[in-house]
Amino acid sequence: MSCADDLVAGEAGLWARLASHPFVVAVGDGTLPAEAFDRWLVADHAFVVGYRRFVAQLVAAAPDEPARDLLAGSLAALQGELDLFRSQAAARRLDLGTEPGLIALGYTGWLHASLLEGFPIAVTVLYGAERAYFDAWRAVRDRADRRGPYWPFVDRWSSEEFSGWIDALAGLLDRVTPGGPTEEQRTAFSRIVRFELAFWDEVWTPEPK
Ligand code: MP5
Repeated sequence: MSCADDLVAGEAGLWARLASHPFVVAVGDGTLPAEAFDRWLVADHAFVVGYRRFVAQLVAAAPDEPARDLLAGSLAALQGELDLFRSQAAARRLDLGTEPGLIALGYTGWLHASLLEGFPIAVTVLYGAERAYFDAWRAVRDRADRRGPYWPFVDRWSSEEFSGWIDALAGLLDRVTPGGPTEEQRTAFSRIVRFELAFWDEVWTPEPK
């Protein structure tokens, strides 16, 4: 089993909750209230701003040129993603300077702290965050409304192109962890899935009936 699949299997119970989180399900069937989507847009924009800086530091820390090629290649895609967040926020008249929430801030801060634990841990964190999004949005792709307002986001994280990036990252993870995941990597992975679920909990406040 690859290191990546081993890490996911070790968190199987929580991992399954990503795709069935009410926020993800409601985006998929188009019933998510606009206010909840707006809260997520502000929080995730703040996350991606921090994430790009995290990836830039991972490029610098990478052990060799193929790893740097792969990681640096993702920075262009992140620019496209930030442009999408900003154009959608402008269309929805959202202030992206609004407080993103403590989970969003804590998650982003922890990404940066993981760099101090060395490249294998930081790349595990990167992989976990990307795989979480891929697995969640892929689960709703087939039933999502392609003309609805949430489609550009669902499409971005469930596309074949994104799937290729996930596989390439898994290959890098295997390469830097030939003996399989360490306990420290398992701990980092467990934090990822708990941060991801808490992130959606924070923006998902069911509307009063
Ligand atoms: C991602 C994200 C995916 N946008 N937000 C959270 C909370 N976790 C993971 O990362 P990316 O860089 O948008 O593909």
